[in-house]
Amino acid sequence: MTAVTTGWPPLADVVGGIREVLDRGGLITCLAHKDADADSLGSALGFALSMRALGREVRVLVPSPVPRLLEHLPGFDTISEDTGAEVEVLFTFDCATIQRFGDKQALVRDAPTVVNVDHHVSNEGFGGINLIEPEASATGQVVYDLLTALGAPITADVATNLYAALFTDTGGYRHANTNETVLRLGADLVAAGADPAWVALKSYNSRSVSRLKLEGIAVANLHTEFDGRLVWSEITQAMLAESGADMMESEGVIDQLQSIDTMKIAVLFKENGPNQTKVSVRTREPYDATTVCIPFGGGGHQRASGAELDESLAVFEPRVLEVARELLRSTR
Ligand SMILES: [Mn+2]
Repeated sequence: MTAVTTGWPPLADVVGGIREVLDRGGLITCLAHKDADADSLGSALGFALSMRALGREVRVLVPSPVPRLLEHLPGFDTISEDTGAEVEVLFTFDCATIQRFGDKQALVRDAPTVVNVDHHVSNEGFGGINLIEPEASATGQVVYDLLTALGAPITADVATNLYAALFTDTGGYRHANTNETVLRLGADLVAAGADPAWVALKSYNSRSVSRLKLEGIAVANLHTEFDGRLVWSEITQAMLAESGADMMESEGVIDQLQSIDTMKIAVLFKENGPNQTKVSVRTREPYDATTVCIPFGGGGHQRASGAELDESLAVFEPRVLEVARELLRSTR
């Protein structure tokens, strides 16, 4: 990966501020993004467990619905549904925009102190303190750097969460963001107690029958254009009913689409409701996935991006596909 130059202050410049915030004492609230993946939730749980090991009072929150596919992550059972308690210090993980906090957006807006920990180049910088490392392969890596700088403990459970974050955000050490730094950190986390085979099993080989059926239906319904350079499919409510799966279980479908050899742009639409549609985009060189999602208020990374719109699938789908087609027409 080429180094990204941004205006974000380095860890050395913000760690003092973060230490000050922590030294105030009191409850620390850790928040993941909506439809949390293992990077977001693993980062939140990893940070929380490290703080808890220091004797701090910590609460982990996720926007609804709780991502039960991640129930293997240590500390998952401590996730709180209670948003009643006053939020003083709020740490957010792997979230680039306030919109991505779903039903917890107000919490972020109203919290007196927000520490925004992330690796998205598109981060809005909504925190009072922003620790953004766009060159990091995963937010879990940023959390590791932060905990190390704070001298906070990396227990086996912390290591497992951070390892799961790195491992899945690199697609099991397969994506373009797999580099020497992340592999060395992976080894350090294994030394600290993470079990790589167990994390791999839980991350990629623990699917339910309904989930595999749903993948089968979505793959059977895939469309190709531009000699297979554009690959797209959809998850409709009818497909969920047919397979017996829920929308959470559609997470691996985009990986199937991007496994096609000719693929340059892979697009997956998810019909969340009559007027609620989500799109996930994956690309290969030289195409930028955010180019397809930014026109619809979304964003993410160069190779992986997404957007959510209050539109029906029938309305949203052709609009997104036209942007993808135009990208393929213009770059050749
Ligand atoms: Mn991430």
